[in-house]
Amino acid sequence: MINPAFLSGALAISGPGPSLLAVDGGGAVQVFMVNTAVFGAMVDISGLTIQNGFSAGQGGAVFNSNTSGTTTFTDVAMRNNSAGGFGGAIFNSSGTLVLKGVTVEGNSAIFGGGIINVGTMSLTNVTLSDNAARGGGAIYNIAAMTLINATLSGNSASMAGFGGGILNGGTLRLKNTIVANSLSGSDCAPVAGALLSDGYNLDSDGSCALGAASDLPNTNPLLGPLADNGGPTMTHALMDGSPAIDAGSPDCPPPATDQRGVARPQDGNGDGASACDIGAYEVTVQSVTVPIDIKPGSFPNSVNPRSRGVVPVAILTTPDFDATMVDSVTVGFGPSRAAPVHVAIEYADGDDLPDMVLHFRTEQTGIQCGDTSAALAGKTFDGTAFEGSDSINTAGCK
Ligand SMILES: [Ca+2]
Ligand SMILES: [Ca+2]
Ligand SMILES: [Ca+2]
Ligand SMILES: [Ca+2]
Repeated sequence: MINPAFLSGALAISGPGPSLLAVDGGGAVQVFMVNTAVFGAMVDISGLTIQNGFSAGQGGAVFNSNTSGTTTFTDVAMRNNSAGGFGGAIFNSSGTLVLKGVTVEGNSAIFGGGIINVGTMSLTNVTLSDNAARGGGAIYNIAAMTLINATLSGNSASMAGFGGGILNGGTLRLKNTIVANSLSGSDCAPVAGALLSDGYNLDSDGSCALGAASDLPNTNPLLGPLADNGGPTMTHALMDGSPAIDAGSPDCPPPATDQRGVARPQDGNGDGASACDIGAYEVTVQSVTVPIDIKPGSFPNSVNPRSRGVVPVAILTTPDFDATMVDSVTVGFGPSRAAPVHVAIEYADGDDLPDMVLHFRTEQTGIQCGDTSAALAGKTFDGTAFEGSDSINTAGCK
């Protein structure tokens, strides 16, 4: 490529996928320049990699000046781009720039190693990793920017306190976002303007001034390395026990998927309740389905939701699942995930395999009049998540 692609009107470029098509600047040219003042111009670019772009000025991969329109990148990787000025990958000069399912990796500039924004930007399910600058290793925001379910990790700023992850001089809103593991320069540098938490964010060094009760400041997110974890772009997985698992906002979805396309929300911590994870990656847990018998040995399983008594539930051992290995403190039953008040190993179904019978206070189960089934979920001592459900017939409801 010897000249940048010069995009000056409404346009859509749809590639076959970032692993199949790379637009390469050869370390010599800026790759995409969007320069239009057409009212409402929509520029949509998807399914490709933009790499090795270079600008002696701003925006090694992308220079966006879409004055009154919207430029959107979807399922795109931007890596190893650099700028002699600002914005190693992206310089958003004006207009609205939207990133969805984008990984910005290994870019560098003087300021804004990954991105500099002086317009309006919104990032959802985006990963920024291993970008470097003097300040704002991943992001330098001067205007208006929103991050939702983004993961920033391993970025660096060579100037102390200038934001290895984020240098903010504008209005920057964070939600369900991880800013962590900055190699130098701190995770955030709220030098001016407003760095605003909309809750459910995590930083690893406490520098992002996260003030919402749902935020997790100064917390290690237990991220895996940037890797192909499925989906079109590389991501940082959440390792076992990550505090980001199921710690996202209750109004998620949206987004309906993670960066890979995996459906949100999932019950990543195996407590029986699904919730979105913080960051761009949603942990999936393969839950084993096991047979349970509500009121063992009797049918129909009549439950009076107003009862002050207990309801027994058997988890049945099968050739594939040993119910005696269930860690009963992890078990929850019914919509409210009641904890058991009594646990015993018994032979509940007439075979010679021992089963686990747990008793739950009916009023704690959350079972409502008219419910026709109730579910139980938990984990075994070796960490296998399981769930089971049985029919019920509510009584005493008139
Ligand atoms: Ca989850
Ligand atoms: Ca959960
Ligand atoms: Ca029964
Ligand atoms: Ca049995």
